[in-house]
Amino acid sequence: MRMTAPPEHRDTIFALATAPGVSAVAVLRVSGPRARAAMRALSRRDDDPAPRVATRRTLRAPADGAAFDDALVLWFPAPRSFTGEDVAEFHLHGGRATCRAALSALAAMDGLRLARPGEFARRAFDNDRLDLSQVEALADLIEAETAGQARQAMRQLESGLGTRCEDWRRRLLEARAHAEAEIDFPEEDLPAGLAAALALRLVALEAEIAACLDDGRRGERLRDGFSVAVLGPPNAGKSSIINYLSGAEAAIVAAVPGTTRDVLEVDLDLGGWPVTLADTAGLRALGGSVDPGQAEVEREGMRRARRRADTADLRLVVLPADAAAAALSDPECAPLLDRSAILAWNRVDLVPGAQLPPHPAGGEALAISALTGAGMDRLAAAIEARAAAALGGQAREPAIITRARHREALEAARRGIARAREAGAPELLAEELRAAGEALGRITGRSGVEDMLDVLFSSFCIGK
Ligand SMILES: Nc1nc2c(ncn2[C@@H]2O[C@H](COP(=O)(O)OP(=O)(O)OP(=O)(O)O)[C@@H](O)[C@H]2O)c(=O)[nH]1
Ligand SMILES: [Mg+2]
Repeated sequence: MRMTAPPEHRDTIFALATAPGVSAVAVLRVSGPRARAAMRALSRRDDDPAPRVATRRTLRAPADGAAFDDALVLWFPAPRSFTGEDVAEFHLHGGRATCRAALSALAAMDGLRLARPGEFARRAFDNDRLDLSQVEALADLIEAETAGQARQAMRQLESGLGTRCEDWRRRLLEARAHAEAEIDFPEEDLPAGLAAALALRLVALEAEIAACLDDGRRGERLRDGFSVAVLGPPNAGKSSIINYLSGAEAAIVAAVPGTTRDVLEVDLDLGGWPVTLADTAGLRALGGSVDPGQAEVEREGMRRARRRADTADLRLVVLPADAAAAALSDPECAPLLDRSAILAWNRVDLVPGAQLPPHPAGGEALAISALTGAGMDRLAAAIEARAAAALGGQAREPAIITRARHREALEAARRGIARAREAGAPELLAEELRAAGEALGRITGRSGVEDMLDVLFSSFCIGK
């Protein structure tokens, strides 16, 4: 059950939909039962623009009738609006004085107040214009930094996940009705083969959900980005490579070994895939000649580097081409080179024409120079190919799970259905199906999520 007030008791809310600050155009939205009155008061007219057609209007301060903007007004009568309520949208000139004049005129009107963060989306959800997975998709779309992320958010907004979940939930309800018929009626009164039909339905449902879960976590990874740990001995040129690839002086580069201490992350867009490169501290055995205080900091840096190596989607191991043999036998770095790691021989400009050893585990190896740029295109392409394989995969169907929350709920539903199939008594079976349906409802926000709604909606606002 929703805890929100019924629509007729609701305040009318307003807020700028565009980021604060000076802009050519600023969009101001008003939603609620008094949106029409507000629109008429601001334009000092008692006719409404045609619904959903941009209409030019002079806006005037209701107090003294002074014109403050020549604006476009859009009128979306309920229920065909973003929130499902009456919505008026003003496309103002985005100067500070203009926005302030419009906002203070609205604030002075009865029954109107400034919207809280996420309140428009909350109303869209309450009025069934969006399910929870679509609200999340909208937040993802606004935050998307790469084309791939935006496409995924669009798919979810178009309700890839929500529609599937509602379909599964409906079928679970039907299955439950079957199970309950078995509880309520003696066996001889029921059509023959009912139990067998129910079992078949459950097998199909469980298989569909399992197939959706078996997506290599591509959706979540695309949302979070593909993580690459850049590892290697001090002075190999790790920071230089990151700066080169990001086209920025993000990391400090110096001839002093042990320059990078903490893990520094740089986000890149490689061919539309979001990639996070993590620069790490060079790995080396610390001899007695290193100052004890320095050694302590460096040791912590190396501990963090190794932790990152364990959690990254890809290891890029950078070794100096001008000391190739020594680097390959270095006990600190050599173990990082498993078959999946990319080996980059850097500083090839120092050893022109040298024959470099292959990847010790038979993986991919490249010769590069972060100084001259030689081979850097191939390195970027190699990382992009790995990201594309991990995030896009060979699958024909895009992943529809984009958050751990979705995965947990789907796992719970799948487990519930599996248990239902094992259940002997129809009462038990019905109970498992009820719980599985509830788990699916958590994804669309149609059951058991009251506690998380406030958190979600308050984190969701423009220009936060
Ligand atoms: N000749 C040459 N020098 C390079 C190349 N790449 C980096 N360097 C130089 O090598 C030195 C170390 O580079 P960094 O990028 O700081 O190396 P790092 O691996 O990040 O080192 P730490 O942070 O100390 O672990 C700097 O003086 C760079 O200018 C290269 O391809 N060729
Ligand atoms: Mg460095």
